[in-house]
Amino acid sequence: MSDDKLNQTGLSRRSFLGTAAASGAGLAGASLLGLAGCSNSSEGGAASGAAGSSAAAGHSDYVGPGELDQYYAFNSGGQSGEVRVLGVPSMRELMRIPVFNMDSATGWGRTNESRRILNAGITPETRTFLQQSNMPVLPNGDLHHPHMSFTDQTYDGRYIYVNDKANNRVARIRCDVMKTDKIVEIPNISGVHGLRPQRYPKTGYVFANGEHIVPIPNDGRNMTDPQKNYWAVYTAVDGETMEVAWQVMVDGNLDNGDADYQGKYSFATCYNSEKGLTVNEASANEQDWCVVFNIAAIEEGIKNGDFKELGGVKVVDGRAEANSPYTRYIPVPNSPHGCNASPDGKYIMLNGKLSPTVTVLDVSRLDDLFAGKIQPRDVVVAEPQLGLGPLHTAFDGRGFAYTTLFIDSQIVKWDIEKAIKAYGGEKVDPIVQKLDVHYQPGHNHTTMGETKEADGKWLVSLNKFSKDRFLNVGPLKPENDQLIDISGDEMKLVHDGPSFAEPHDMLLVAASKVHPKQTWDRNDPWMWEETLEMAKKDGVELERAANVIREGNKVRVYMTAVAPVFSVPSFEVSEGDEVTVVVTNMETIEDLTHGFTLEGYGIAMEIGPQATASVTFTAARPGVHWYYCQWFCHALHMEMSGQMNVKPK
Ligand code: K7E
Ligand code: CUA
Repeated sequence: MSDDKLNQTGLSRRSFLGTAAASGAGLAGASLLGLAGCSNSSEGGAASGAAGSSAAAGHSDYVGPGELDQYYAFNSGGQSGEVRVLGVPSMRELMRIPVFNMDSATGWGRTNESRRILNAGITPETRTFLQQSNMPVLPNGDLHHPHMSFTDQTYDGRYIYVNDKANNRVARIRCDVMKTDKIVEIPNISGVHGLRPQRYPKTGYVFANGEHIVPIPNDGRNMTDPQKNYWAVYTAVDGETMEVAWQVMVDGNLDNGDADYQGKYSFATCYNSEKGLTVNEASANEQDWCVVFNIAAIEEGIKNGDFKELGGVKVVDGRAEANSPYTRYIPVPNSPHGCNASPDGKYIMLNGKLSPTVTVLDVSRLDDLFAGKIQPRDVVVAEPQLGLGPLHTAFDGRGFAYTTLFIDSQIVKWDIEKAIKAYGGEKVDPIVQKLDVHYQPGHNHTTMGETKEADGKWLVSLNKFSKDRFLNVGPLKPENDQLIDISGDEMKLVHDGPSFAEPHDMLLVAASKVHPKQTWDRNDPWMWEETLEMAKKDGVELERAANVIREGNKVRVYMTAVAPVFSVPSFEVSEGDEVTVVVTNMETIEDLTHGFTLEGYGIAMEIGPQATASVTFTAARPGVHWYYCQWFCHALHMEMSGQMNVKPK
């Protein structure tokens, strides 16, 4: 049977091979392939999983040519500084979104538009630092945690927020165009690690953990005595304006965080309550803690003026010894890491890392904790021993939790209610299954698992080491993002996915939640707004431009790109001129991207259909320099070019 025929039967090849399909066409095909006796029921047959969806129609990781995935995965790029978009279950990489990195293909970090976005939200200190270091933008980032904006406890498809641990930033990606639109640098901190948006009523705040303790202000004074002078700071960024709303000063390095489902509290784990500066100091105590933030109390405190203005931000005092209405410190075993809210809105899981346990907090007890009616440990309702090195927990919406065991190289599936019963003294074992993964998992993530719509279909384990799983590519090996089917009673490993440095966290969103545009909208020029202003001053209409405008030693070249021509086929400047090239792509159909690469000048930019992009440089090299379109767009794509002639001084 040909693949065409297979497609006509509505069976994907993979599910076909794994099934004795009940349909006539399927049976005929199966006997042709010698598989008639295969009894693993699937399409149209009785589903075997107790949950009903286990082997239900189409629950295969195979996505045939031309077929679409059911989920978007937004994968962090770690120290690559970008976000990658994958399709799940195929694990095909669909796109990369540059955020904190420089990008050769799109010109992110090089174009005027991207530099404005990268630099708009930086502090005056960083602006001075960039000038003194002769850097137009910060060239790197360390992006761990992509999270989507919420409305009413589930993803709303508007934005993705991400952290930069390397340079203290929080950025936002617009999901309709899949581009970074705002970046803010957080003052008073050293490293943004954990990052989570508010779930209810909507985002709302984006909570960002300042990780390392530092003196505040961190300007060279007070560099001694960390116990007395060093603090960590927790930040709420306004997810709409992308400005810092407020901060809370706390004790000890903050690690990961989450928000509740009620819009009242948020959480951060702390692995260094010791306030140590070395590994030994930081892991000395048997216990660290989770800091709970009372959002309404903090807003109230700010309103009543109970804050200090530091680095231009209102900062309230939430330190342990301050005994403030803003925070509570819940002791948990040594050096907790991940922090995950269960999709029923009831529990917060604190993953033990150096302890083999996960500590379960009951969110409904927090009002009493803040009211002083109960002690911090009274909020704990379970603390199951799961294995070595628990780092992060994900959920299936059916009452099970899935925790990564870094040291054991396993995912452990466990029953939350049984863990609570066991903590209460009943003789029950919450552990359901342990599955080997390859190797040393950090985060794991389930489809829609951070929302009230957790659907328990797929889990991705983001493993830090791949070792022998792929062809050897030298001393630097890929990570391994493994796809696991969790729809049945047992977890099943179905796919190995190599990835470059270094996914920490992944967001798995039902495809129906995200609605990207096919082309840019000329009436929505947020990205090229200032370029549009400049053109207006020059009397140029970007959509019909073919202009070279000179003003002293400044030259502005405006052109359109329509396959296969640039509207300005050549232009001349003098050595030393400051040249700005503005290109507008006037294609109206989807997938017709053009580019502008200027040979010998370190310049390339992407111009999507209906977009404008620009770049400014000094014409420092005399001679003939060709520019060309670097996006293959037309049979005459090679001919889509022109020349910049630079006259020597
Ligand atoms: Cu566990 Cu930065 Cu989310 Cu990595 S963090 S694993
Ligand atoms: Cu335009 Cu290639």
